[in-house]
Amino acid sequence: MPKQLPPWLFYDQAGSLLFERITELPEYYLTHIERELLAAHAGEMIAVAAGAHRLSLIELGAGSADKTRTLLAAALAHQGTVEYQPVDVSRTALEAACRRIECELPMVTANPVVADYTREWTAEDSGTGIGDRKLLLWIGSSIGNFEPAAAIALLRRINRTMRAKDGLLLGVDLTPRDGGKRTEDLVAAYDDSAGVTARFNRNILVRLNRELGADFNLDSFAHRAVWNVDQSRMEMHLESLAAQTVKLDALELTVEFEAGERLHTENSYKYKIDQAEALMNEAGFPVTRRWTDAEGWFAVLLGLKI
Ligand code: AVI
Repeated sequence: MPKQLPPWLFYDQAGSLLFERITELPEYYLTHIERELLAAHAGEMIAVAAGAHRLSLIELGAGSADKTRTLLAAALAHQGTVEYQPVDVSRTALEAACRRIECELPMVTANPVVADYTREWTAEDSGTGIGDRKLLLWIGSSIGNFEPAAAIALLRRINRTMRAKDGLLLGVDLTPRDGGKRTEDLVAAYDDSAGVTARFNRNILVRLNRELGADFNLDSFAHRAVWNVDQSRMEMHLESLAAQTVKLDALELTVEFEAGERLHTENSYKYKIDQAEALMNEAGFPVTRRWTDAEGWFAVLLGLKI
């Protein structure tokens, strides 16, 4: 059985900061292109989602909510004030994001919720007023870190707690294709030249050492980023550079690694645009509009609940 760890382990305080640094790397095109798409089309995204109504925004896994400010500014231009509910497991990230938003956009009322949206949270908890429409934001290609069936199940569960014409705005990283994004571009995004993603990946071991009294030797695990064409996903692994034994005291566990054995830490699924649309349809948010960059590297899709 291949060894694996769940990717939520990445996001302790150090890991969240490393992820923020990843989003600034030249190779990590996902954030740059999505930001450009939002900057160019936020007004249209908000107008289509709102129709003649007031819109409140809910964001899954908001983190620093950096790109969201473009959408919030567009919503303010549309209706003067806006309620915004960022949902995230990290209280510190949410507090910092809300302070910044309320400072820069004082007509936004932020109601942060510290919760794991993959488990207990539903859109009913958002407290939006009667007559308002909700727009659920799941941007940043976060969907890529879920198995496709799990992503559909999660969206269906949330969809059931929303009303007709409430929307989902989804940011999706697209598969490589001839004449566009190459496999090399994808691999570089997950194995950058400055080594930030390698530190992000190894930070999972730092965390296990600290929190579970493990004795992983960081220098004996190498970062590996691999494109799995059959599964249409980028994979991150930590490869043991030697045969070694690791102890995790808090679990009273001893784990043997062979030289070259890999510990699988993350999947990032990439979709063709029509696969992403089919997924949204299945989740109950038929797509009404889509925005992509000219070369088709990344897409933002808007679906409205029927
Ligand atoms: C958060 N998530 C969408 C990122 C991704 O691209 O899968 C996490 C990440 N892993 C390595 N680099 C960034």
